[in-house]
Amino acid sequence: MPLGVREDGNVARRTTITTQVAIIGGGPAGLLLSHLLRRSGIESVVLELRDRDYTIQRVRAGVLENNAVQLLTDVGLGERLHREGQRHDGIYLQYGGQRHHVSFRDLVGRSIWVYGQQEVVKDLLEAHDAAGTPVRYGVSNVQLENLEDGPVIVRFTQGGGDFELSADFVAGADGAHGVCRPSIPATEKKALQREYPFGWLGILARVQPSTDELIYALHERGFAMHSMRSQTVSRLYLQVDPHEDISNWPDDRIWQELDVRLGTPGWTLKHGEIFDKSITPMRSLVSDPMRFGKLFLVGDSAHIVPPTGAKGLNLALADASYLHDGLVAWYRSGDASGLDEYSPRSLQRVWQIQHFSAWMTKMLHRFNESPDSDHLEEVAFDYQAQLGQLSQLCGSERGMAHLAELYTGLPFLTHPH
Ligand code: RFL
Ligand code: PHB
Repeated sequence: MPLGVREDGNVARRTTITTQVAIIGGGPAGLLLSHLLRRSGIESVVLELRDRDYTIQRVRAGVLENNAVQLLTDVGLGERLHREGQRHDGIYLQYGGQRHHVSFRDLVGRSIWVYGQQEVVKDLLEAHDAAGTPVRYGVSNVQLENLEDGPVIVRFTQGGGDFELSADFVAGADGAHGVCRPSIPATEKKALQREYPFGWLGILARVQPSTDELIYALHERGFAMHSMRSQTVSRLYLQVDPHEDISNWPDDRIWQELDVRLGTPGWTLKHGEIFDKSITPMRSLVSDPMRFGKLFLVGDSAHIVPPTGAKGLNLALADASYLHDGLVAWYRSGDASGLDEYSPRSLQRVWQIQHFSAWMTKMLHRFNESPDSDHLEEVAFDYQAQLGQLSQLCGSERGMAHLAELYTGLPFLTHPH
């Protein structure tokens, strides 16, 4: 039985657990926060809605920034990342059938790593297993109480039993559709958001990547992208209607469309068996503030970015690290300044990254592909202007350095402790 658990003997048989930090959500943000807190001697309990296999198998991000890799390495999570991850020193931008290399190394002296989010989650879980940190899977009906004054009470059910978790603080790391953001009263927050008129159809295919670095392509028929997971697995994306039915996209059609949108003279895209296929609508959201009393929102529960800038996972890891610093200062010396600064300072950084992600998204997608649109002239105008923007960017060292600086990552925030 974990430390602090007591059966209170009520007829309802509610089990009471006590911890320092309750963490809702066992995705990368919640698992990293718990890992960092454990290393600093602070106890936490992670509550996860789904089962363990689901959280490992869920296909998501693939790119880690320079600083995220540094952080994971510093906290003992870099061994497999450095062995199996691939360091990339740049990306390709493609438009008008021409491919241009953007060399991050030359422009800003930094790199990114291609290492699946699933692998980061696996590494975190392995560390949790080794340390015996409790991650509770299959938890439902999570309800937060006493957020303003604390101790926070988190009620939940698991395996048919009712539980009550009492904690000094709660970290809301339960993603875009969790319960923590909605637990902040409507009068105490604003959600600023933007939806895009498209989604990404993403595939994983058993085939050697046809490129050494990621390709982001603007084509007349829409955006396409070539990423990868390993020497034998490719990850590819196509811009599609956000309400598109995946059954309209048999494998042959996907490869045909990728051939067209990614094609350049003298280059061929290798095809292979598609073993994962999904469509994700695209949106941006920021919940302001990221704190309510003892509740701190972390990762996708606080902000969503369109994936074109490869930032969601990196932001989630950065939030976890910054919140950890604030909690350590509070537990070590009663210094609340890090916790007070958590929301305003994180939000400043979040907006910088929101801008970058929206900029990449607007530059690389077609905003109206429909041939029966009422605004065909505007659509044609916008596409030509995007080509103008891309040719200016790729012809300018300063322009490319700006992209490289943001793509490889802004510095993480730190609070001295
Ligand atoms: P997660 O990963 O969604 O984890 C939240 C966890 O909370 C659980 N949960 C609950 N638990 C308890 N009670 C509840 N009521 C709960 N409700 C939910 C969920 O089951 C889940 O386990 O959020 P987190 O930790 O903040 O991590 C964020 C990242 O997952 C996300 O930002 C990235 O995947 C976004 N993203 C990318 N980010 C990058 O940095 N680089 C990329 O290359 C990149 N590519 C992508 C992406 C996201 C994509 N999709 C599918 C949205 C590509 C795609 C296609
Ligand atoms: C991915 O590999 O899944 C990936 C890479 C870069 C992005 C988005 C997704 O911008």
